[in-house]
Amino acid sequence: MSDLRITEAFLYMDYLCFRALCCKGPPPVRPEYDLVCIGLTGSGKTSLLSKLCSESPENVVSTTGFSIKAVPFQNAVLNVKELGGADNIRKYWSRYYQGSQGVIFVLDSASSEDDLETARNELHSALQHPQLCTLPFLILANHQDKPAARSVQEFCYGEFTVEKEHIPWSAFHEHSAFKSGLLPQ
Ligand SMILES: Nc1nc2c(ncn2[C@@H]2O[C@H](COP(=O)(O)OP(=O)(O)OP(=O)(O)O)[C@@H](O)[C@H]2O)c(=O)[nH]1
Ligand SMILES: [Mg+2]
Repeated sequence: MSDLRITEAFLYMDYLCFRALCCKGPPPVRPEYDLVCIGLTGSGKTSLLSKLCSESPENVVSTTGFSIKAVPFQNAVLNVKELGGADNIRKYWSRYYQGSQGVIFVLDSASSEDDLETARNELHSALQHPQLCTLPFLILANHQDKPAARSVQEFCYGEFTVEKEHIPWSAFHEHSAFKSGLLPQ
């Protein structure tokens, strides 16, 4: 066994002792996956992840740089890295793609035509990026509670058509992440 492996084993034993001392018992064994979450500023990435982590989505502030949340599910933990979507941050997105195993792209379904065009270009850049092009994509059409929201059909069959038949991708609809059954109220 290499020195690195031995060090890792000791660190893990320390961690188990720490949990036992804190009366937390052994940690649940759940696979972890690293995801990257992108989308224009205001599309609702932080709000979505806060809800998924059972945190209040009230008073969310725009993400400067990136933030990482461990989103727990029954059978897995998703380590989601949200990249801020402001104009001056988007050019650095690709620096943070390495190691991702899946992509969440969040859209503001009620945004202006110009913003939608920008979002479409960013989505297609991500779909073509060498570090993302083979990964599963989730495209979330958020802000569906707004009257001006476009339907998911417009995204799927209109100008947003994703020409990547070899990768799985999904679009959620019905309501926003807040209102749909996707996330608890
Ligand atoms: N009406 C409505 N408002 C939403 C929805 N999702 C998010 N918001 C609001 O939109 C605003 C921006 O949400 P954020 O979660 O900060 O957006 P973001 O994509 O993380 O933005 P950046 O971090 O700047 O990239 C907040 O005021 C949210 O409360 C939604 O589905 N419907
Ligand atoms: Mg954010």
